[in-house]
Amino acid sequence: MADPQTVFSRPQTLVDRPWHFCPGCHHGIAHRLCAEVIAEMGLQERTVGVGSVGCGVFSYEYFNFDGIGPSHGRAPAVATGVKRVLPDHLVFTYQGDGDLAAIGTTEMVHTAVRGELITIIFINNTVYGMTGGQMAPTTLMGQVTTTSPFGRESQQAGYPVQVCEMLATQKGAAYIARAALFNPAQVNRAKKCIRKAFETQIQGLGFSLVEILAACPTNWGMSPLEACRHVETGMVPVFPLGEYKVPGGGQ
Ligand SMILES: Cc1ncc(C[n+]2csc(CCOP(=O)(O)OP(=O)(O)O)c2C)c(N)n1
Repeated sequence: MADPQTVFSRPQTLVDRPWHFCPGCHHGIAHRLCAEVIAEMGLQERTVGVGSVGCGVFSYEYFNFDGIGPSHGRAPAVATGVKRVLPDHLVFTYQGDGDLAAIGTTEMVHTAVRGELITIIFINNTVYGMTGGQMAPTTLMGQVTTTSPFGRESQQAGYPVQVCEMLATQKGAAYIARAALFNPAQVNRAKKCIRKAFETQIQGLGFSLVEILAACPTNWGMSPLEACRHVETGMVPVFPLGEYKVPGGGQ
């Protein structure tokens, strides 16, 4: 019988080591959710994680399954190759907004258009976190960053890119959802979305992506709690949560 005191344990898919992430950063929660789902689906020996350049770059230090590190933005192209060679494997990328929606826009869009059987876990924290908080394509209007010291304004920098809305219009995309991690209920919801995305891939139904709205207290100049509130009140109105496309759901 299970120890009644045990309310939580580390999944085998995570290495037993402390995160390098800043206090209040949501990357650690997102890593954990991916690892938990892979463990629960029994896919530890049949998974390849494709990392990215950014604060998620050390994912191979934490995930206890195979991984590969591509150059900046190219994760979906690398994942395409891996999946085509290992079609029985779960192959997913883990990418920030600078990586996915700036330098890697081409790879992201065409991977979805081709309906590649991979999953993208997209961490949207509205800044280039690792390099010091520069403006990203998802930076909110008016948001002050190190490269938009007076706040993002549309004439010079356009508008926040809405990845889920864009990719959900593509035939090759089967499951597209946006989740967040600002409270425990949202964390549970995000985990369900990751599970559905991975199941979509394993069932061969098409391309899948889960966008996760994530806090970056360090670069936002906020406490971890303030940053959670900002995700809920500042980001969610611009990036509404929900399932944008589900298998068999049309488009
Ligand atoms: C080809 C190339 N260009 C630029 C960089 C510098 N660089 C490293 S991380 C990064 C931004 C990452 O931001 P994001 O993808 O949003 O991830 P985060 O760090 O916020 O999680 C950049 C521009 C690089 N490593 N390689």
